[in-house]
Amino acid sequence: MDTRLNCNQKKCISVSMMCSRLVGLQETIQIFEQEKIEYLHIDVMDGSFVPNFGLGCDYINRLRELTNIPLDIHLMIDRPEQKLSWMNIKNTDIVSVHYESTPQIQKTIDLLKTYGCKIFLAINPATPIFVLEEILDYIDGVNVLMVNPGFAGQKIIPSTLLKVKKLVYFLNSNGKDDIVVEVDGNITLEYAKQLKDYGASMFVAGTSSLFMSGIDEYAGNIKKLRNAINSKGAIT
Ligand code: S6P
Ligand code: MG
Repeated sequence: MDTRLNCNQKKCISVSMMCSRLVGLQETIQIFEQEKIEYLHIDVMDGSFVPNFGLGCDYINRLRELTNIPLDIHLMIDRPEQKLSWMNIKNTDIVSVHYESTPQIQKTIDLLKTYGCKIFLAINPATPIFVLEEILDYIDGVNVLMVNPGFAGQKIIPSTLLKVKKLVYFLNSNGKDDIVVEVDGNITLEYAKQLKDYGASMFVAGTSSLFMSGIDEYAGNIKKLRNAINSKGAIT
């Protein structure tokens, strides 16, 4: 397994930047660096694939001026294969493309490979895990949407919890336990702990955890989430 993506050995946090206030952004990023946040999660939305607009290419470039934390770019856009060149993708980044966003998913994955980044396939709550069957050899991770994509602050779709458990079983039984399982949407401390027990290893931190309170509590909130995803016992 590539050592750059060690989220299977060590559970990791990807901070949802659409949930971050712009006031005090530099100070916020410094906290993430001190707390050794592994990834910044960038929700790119086009108002077509999802009913919202989100972070874009210029935001990504400006953010890179503030930090070297690698990006976890979640593309919620139609036909991503036509737009990858717009983004300044680095080989240390993760890029998630949605199975539902193009009829050319294999071509998109092939194209992404030329950027040297890690390739995740994102799947919506109602998309079954069997769609992964023919692409397991070409991906580094699966981004499991626990909510219908488009907005922060939503409630989890309960069936997605069991879906993660089934996905981990599916990956293991295909000899693919090195494929990272990321969970995105309404990741509270309780859900994080449950999903960690089910085998998820990458957790998107949004309004349900890190951004629940003000900047003074970000470091403490990160520690609580780390405890939830690493500890075997109860959340403290
Ligand atoms: C949802 C998006 C997510 C959100 C995340 C926010 O469309 O893909 O990455 O940013 O859900 O977290 P929370 O805790 O507010 O759901
Ligand atoms: Mg996301």
